[in-house]
Amino acid sequence: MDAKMLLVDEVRLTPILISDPPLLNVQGVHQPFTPRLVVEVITRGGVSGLGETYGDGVYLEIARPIAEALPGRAVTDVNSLFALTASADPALPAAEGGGVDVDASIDAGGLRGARTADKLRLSVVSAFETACLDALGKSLGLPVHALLGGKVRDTVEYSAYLFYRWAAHPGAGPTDDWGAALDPAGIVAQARRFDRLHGFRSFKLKGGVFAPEREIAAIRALAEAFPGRPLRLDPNGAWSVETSLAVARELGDALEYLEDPASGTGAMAEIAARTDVPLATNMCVTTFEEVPEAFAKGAVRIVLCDHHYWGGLHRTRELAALCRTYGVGLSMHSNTHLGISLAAMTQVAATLPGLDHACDTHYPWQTEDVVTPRPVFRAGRLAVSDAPGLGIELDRTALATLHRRWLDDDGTLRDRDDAAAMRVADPAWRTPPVPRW
Ligand code: GKR
Ligand code: MG
Repeated sequence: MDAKMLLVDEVRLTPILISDPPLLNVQGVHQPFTPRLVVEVITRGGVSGLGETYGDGVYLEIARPIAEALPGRAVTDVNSLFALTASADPALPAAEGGGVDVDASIDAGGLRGARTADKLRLSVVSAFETACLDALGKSLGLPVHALLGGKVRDTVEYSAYLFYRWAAHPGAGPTDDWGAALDPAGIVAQARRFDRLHGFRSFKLKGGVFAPEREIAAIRALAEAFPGRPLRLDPNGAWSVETSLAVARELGDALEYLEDPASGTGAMAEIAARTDVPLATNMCVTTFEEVPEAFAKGAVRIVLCDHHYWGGLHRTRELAALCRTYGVGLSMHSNTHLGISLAAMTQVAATLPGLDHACDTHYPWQTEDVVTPRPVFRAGRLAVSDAPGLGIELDRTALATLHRRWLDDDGTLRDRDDAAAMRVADPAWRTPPVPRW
């Protein structure tokens, strides 16, 4: 192939709003619609590659200069993408009520640890990297996993992501037929439906919503309903060291791992030193800079990778290599996402030898998508596509509809804000400082 065909001719950025159910977490509740950004990179050979990432305004600002700088560069040149973000100077959030405190340093809504300018840049770079690899794979007739060195498995296992939730958003919003889940019976019913629909074997409960006793009861109910199945609980750092240890004592026999029981490497290390329950994180190890201290202190036994904020599929593999080197396990984190991200997650997961836990995905909660046909989980697994690129097709009609929703929004939903969404139901709500319990 003529290398000129691999030069980028055009880049399209399409911000969209996708419907999201009223899922509860420590910061509040998901908004009725959440922003995502779809990146399309079109080569001179006329091949289009797809990427997806967070769509809040701050990510869009970083994406624009990359999109402008990319034409004329080769889709093979993914290592230079980060340098293209140099001119973007993303604004970091202030705490509610002003000032900077621990709440402000935690990613608002996304709950994926400290929010830094570089992490925001990497989250945007990841979508361009994915789009370039998709375009390269399609141009060469190779799946993305082949560009990453080849798959080591034919299917990738995902876990059911259980949430406390309301039946409907307060005020207007999209509806679904899942109903409320606010107690152990509701959580077990949700798990049964996930099991029936998608065959998931392992279950993760998003905690930090209710007092720990209530969440312990939910895990106990799950253990009874699904004996021997891997169970995880993730309160997003909402507990103190002592509370985390008390929960670990109560649930030690039932948990595959306890995810981010407390906030910060120091607290996690203290808990790890005093319990045998494996601790996992997608909050205290979220950048390469955070690795040395956390690994040296033995703060976590499992790191949840995420190609979005780790900066792409190649960097996810670098993280995996580090984890292997230090004997730390690997799982995969998820946030609200569509089928482009799911395809990228599956392609990179297929190449990670040390991925020994089922990956998280919010995808089954999403009723809308921009890819067609929608991926189907069988026995909780997705088959790894061997089709060129990511192996997905863009549904342009769906993309246009979701973009139209973004254009029509008055600006209030263009940034994910779970605390603001909670205030619709409870005007006095403020994201609770951690530790909450
Ligand atoms: O979607 O509410 C949510 C989750 O809490 C998400 O924001 C987290 O980033 O799922 C994530 C996690 O594992 O912490
Ligand atoms: Mg987590």
